Amino acid sequence: MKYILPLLVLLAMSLQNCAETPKEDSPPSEWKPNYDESLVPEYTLPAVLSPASDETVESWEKKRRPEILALFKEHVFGHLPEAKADSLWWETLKEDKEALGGKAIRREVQCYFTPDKNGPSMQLMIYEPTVKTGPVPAFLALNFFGNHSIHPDTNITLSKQWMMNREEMGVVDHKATENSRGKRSSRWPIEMIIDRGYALATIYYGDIDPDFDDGFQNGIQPLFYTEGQERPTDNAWGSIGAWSWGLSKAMDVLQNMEGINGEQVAVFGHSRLGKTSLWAGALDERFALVISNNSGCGGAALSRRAFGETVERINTNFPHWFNGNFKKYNAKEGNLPVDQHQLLALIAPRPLYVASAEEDQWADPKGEFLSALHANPAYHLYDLPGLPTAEMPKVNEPVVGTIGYHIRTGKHNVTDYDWEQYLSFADLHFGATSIAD
Ligand code: GTR
Repeated sequence: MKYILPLLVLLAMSLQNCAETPKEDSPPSEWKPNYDESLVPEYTLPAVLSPASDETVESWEKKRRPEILALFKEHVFGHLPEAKADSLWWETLKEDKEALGGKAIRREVQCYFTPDKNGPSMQLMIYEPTVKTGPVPAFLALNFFGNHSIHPDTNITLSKQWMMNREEMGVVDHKATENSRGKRSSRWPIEMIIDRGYALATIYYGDIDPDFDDGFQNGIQPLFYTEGQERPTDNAWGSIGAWSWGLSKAMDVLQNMEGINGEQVAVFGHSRLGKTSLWAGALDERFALVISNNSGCGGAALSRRAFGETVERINTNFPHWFNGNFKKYNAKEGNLPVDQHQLLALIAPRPLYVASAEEDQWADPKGEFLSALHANPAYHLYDLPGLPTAEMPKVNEPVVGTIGYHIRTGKHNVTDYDWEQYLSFADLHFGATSIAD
């Protein structure tokens, strides 16, 4: 008996090792993903607006929106704990005024969640343009392999946290090595972001909750357990909830930072972290703009289409991401009281960008597009265009309204092309701030 728990942990960790790449070939099972449009089940989506009434902005904000938010908490991502144990404070550990050859100021800010330094904490790294006329807008994003993976600068502190094993990423025995510096820089065009007049703030997601299923013994969840409690209840938060909570804490910090315009912070995330940025954006209305990059199942894609990754598959491979209740909908998507277009509707009236990739069928690009489209009623309430097309655009032809959407050529990834669209979208909604022209 005493070996069962460690074995389960090992099994979860080994599953995790091959995470971050689509799971199509993983665990032996009869199950095969559906990639055939003609086999998508017939479905009816739950309504965004109150079914029986003439929705107004007021009734949406006071009644319908909170109703939908509560359903996502109860059935999908889990409720967040009450504010107990929430004593956020922070200190700047490093500041480099000559980052990127003098173009940027880089800071490492340690954010503590307990009054002393022994509890969990996260390291927020911020790049801010050196030349600016006032506080600048910012992108806030979690990263997969540590802050040091986003740029080769050896002054960036190497993360000491548990990390998913990935040899080509320089992670050995679940620890980052010197080799992992800058290994993810292709996904983070920092110079381009700085040249366009934006700051970039990022956190290693494992600082908040390491991404493996250990029954929620590490990460921030235990901080909130009541006496004798050993794991979250079935309707309480999983890892995505915890990561989103961390983004909100980072927002508390950014709002107190002189060089940053706290009214113009965009939250961005890729894949599981795209699911997270959407949930963070829904929960915390201080995020002025929300970006989902290839977020797929449990993110922007409609669950009822069951195309590519399904609710059952995601709950089986990653039982710790969503809450316990979400598992009731394994292979029963039609019973879900919500679908993901309603998650996107919770972002309204704030600008939202959803991006897909042509070769990322696992994430169901069409389902991501349809979800954005069906979020429109919430935007229309505010007389905003939402997504201004009902037809899925061709590859590399972005459509931009209050909701933006593109499907680009290529794989499940974050590319310069994606960032160029996000920067232009932010320019459009925040007012251009470029210092490079
Ligand atoms: C996959 C998972 C996707 C996506 C991806 C990632 O294995 O099936 O839902 O989140 O991981 O986060 O890279």
